[in-house]
Formats: sequence, structure tokens, C-alpha cells
Amino acid sequence: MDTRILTIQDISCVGQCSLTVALPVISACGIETAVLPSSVLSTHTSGFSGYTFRDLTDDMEPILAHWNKEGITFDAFYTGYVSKAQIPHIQAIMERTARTRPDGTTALRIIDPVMADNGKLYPGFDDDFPAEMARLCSGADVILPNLTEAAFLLGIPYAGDNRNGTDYDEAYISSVLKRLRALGAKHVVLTGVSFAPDKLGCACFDGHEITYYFNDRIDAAVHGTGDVYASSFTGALCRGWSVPAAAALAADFVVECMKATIGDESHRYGVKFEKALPYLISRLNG
Ligand code: PXL
Repeated sequence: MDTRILTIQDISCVGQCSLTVALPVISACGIETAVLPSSVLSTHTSGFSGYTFRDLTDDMEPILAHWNKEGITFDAFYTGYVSKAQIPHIQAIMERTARTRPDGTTALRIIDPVMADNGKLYPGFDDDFPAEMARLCSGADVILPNLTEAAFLLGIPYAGDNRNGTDYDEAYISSVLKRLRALGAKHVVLTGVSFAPDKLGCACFDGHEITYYFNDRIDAAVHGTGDVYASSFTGALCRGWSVPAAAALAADFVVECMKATIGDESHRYGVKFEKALPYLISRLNG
């Protein structure tokens, strides 16, 4: 039976983030992608004002009831931008629609704790949200926080982006990885890690070994790269890649997406990931 994944996050109608990234990217990885929209917004919330927001929490229980009636199950779950009230529903969905494979393995839980960047919570998330998100992360196979989200999950100050080389060192990252894993996830993939001004990458920790992967830093502030990262990571993991290999591929794919975007002054929101899908597909099949 082919792998079927369920991704739970918002639809930002315009903005190249969340579901409008996850659905095409994971599908391009050759994985059937079912969606549960957590909300519908006219655009994403950063860099736009006056956006519409429709919360879809009330639909979650009837959707789960219908799936249960139809016997619909999933091999993996990937969650992104969700609200506090949705977290218990999401836990119930993951418990009641997980497929157990003939070899006894059960559905993977990949949690991207989308809530913050550059030291700040996104608009609409209050100060008690990170503790709820930590609860969702506790049952995960993999969590994918950026450094800001890691700080909020742990209740520690954000250290900075380390461009000057004085914000943090390897001992700090190692301690953050260990404390994040102590929240309960099997694997931690921390993004936005940098020990040199011209390099940016990720750090993976499985409880035994820390693995780093770096690319040349591309100096451009673009939105939605976290969702591109998490979606391509999820696709590769569901194709059987290891966590460190999927984390490195996702980092390379984000770089390709950014290269396809920078220089286009008319493009003011996400990355033009569509142009880099052939790269992703060829890496997965290569
Ligand atoms: O890219 C994360 C994200 C997802 N969804 C919405 C957002 C953001 C980040 O700002 O606003 C609605």
C-alpha cells in the first residue's frame, strides 16, 4: 500500500506558505497528500495587514468522525500553523487515524511548531501558546523548530542569529538540542543554525549523535522558507530517507528556491518554489 500523509495547517490563499506549499511539494515527492485546513486566510500574516481569517476548528470533529466511518487512515502526519484550541483535536486525529503497517510500525508524526521567527511570535499567538505547542511536540517522531521557536518551546531568551559570531556557540546548540529532545520527540531538527557569517544550516539530534549540515548563506529576507523546508523534509522522510539525509536535502531545496526568487523585485512574499521542483524530484530519484 502506498504511503498517504495528512498535513494539517492553514490555507493562506496568496503568499506561498503553509498548504499552498505543502500540497504541491509533498505531492512532487510522489507521496499522496491529504489536507486538513486549520484556517483560511486571504494572505499570510507577516508583511500584510487587513487579512481575513476564518478559523476551521469546528470542522475538525465532524471530519474525523467521517474519516473514522469510512475507515480512512494515514501513514504520516505533518502539522504546521495551527491554533491552541486545535491541538487536542489534532492529537485525537493522530490517535484515531494512524495506520499500523504489517511490520508493526505506526504512523510518523512530524511537527513543525510554526509560531515565531526572528525572535518574535507571529501575530495572533499569545504568550501561553508555546507551552501548548510543546505538548504537541512531546508525542512527535520529529520536530522542526527554527531557533526562535526553540527558545519559545524551552522558555529561554532568543539568543540572536549569530551573524556576528558572538550570540551563541556549538555548546549552546548542543544544549538546546538536548533540552528540546527532553520535551519528548524522538528526533530534533533545528533550523537557522550558524557558526560562521557566510554559512547557514541545520542540526539534527537523535539522542545519540548531533549532525550538522550547512549551505552558503543567501542574504535575502524571504517568507515561507520554513514551510518549504518542512514540506520537502517530510516528503523525503516518507520516501525512506534518514532524518539527517532528509534535513540536508530540504536545506539544499530551500537554497534552490531562494536562488529562483532573489532579484525579482515584483515578488514580495514567499519563495518561487515551483521553479525548483524539478531539482527536488531529480534529487529524490537520483
Ligand atoms: O510560514 C508560516 C506561516 C504559516 N501560515 C500563516 C503565517 C505564517 C507566518 O507568518 O502567517 C498564516
